[in-house]
Amino acid sequence: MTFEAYLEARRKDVDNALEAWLPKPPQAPEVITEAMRYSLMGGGKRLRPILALAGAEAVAQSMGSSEAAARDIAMPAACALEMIHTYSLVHDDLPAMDDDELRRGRPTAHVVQGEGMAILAGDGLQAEAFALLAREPQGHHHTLMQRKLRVIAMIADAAGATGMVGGQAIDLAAVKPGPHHAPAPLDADGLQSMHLRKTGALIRASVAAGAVMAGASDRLFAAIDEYGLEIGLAFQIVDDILDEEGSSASLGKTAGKDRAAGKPTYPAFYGLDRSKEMAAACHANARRALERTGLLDSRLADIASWIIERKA
Ligand code: GRG
Repeated sequence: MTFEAYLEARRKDVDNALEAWLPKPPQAPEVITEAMRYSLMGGGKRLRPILALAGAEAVAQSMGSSEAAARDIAMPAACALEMIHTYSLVHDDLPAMDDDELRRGRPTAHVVQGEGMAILAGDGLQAEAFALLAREPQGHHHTLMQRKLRVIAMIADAAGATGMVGGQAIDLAAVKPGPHHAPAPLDADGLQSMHLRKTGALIRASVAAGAVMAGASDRLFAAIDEYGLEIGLAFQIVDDILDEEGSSASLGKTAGKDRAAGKPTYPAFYGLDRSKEMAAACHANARRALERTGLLDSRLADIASWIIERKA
């Protein structure tokens, strides 16, 4: 199967599972289920769920077990990660945050549903993600329960104040004055910390969650987690580069906004050429981590290249 066909197949699997696991009336009011669906089912690359599934497949490949079974056991985590990612986009686009009107090539949630409903849709997606992680896959075997608990903690850390919310807070404080403070400009370490938390943490947790659900050994987990750390940072550096070089039509969101808003980005700090070198260095580190565990021929290697070669 070509990599493009693989991505297409996994996207279809993820979309079907998301559709099945989204709350529906009469359990939840239609007004909120439709608001959640608008953002969740409105496109997107599905990078995080695909990483979770590929992380699980890589473990199965290395243990000589069924890749399809590994994907099944990782699918709830994959979908929960997409729900959390989508919630973060909905909240990030709000007027109080990035104030954007275009996302995934469509009007943002608050433009269509109003600010209040968009906030609730994000809240609903986040809560649903953790409900899903706790509920699925069903079963009471202690190994399954241990893996699920480990993944819940891992994803909560990645989504919360130590991860994405913390990174977003650094970002917000760097560009917007608060009631009691002026904007707090970042140095190079601050920029890296912001990127690792804001975007990197959830990407890292995606591949790690898939590996845990599939039963990775400590050695395998360490290599896959290192890969996740490197591609998480690479993803955000590439995103910063695309914000400068891409067009709104090809990105599906407003291009050039970061620079216009005086945001701390890799190109603003290091220039475009150096930023590209830094992304390439992360890619090389990620490949070395895979090589250590004989996973250079896994889909994780293709995904790392996809992230680096992403074009506007
Ligand atoms: C609001 C708590 C809170 C957090 C928001 C990740 C984030 C923190 C905001 C997103 C802002 C942004 C556009 C960051 C750039 C990197 C990024 C996460 C891009 C969107 O991810 P993709 O490219 O999007 O995977 P799709 O639409 O393909 O899923």
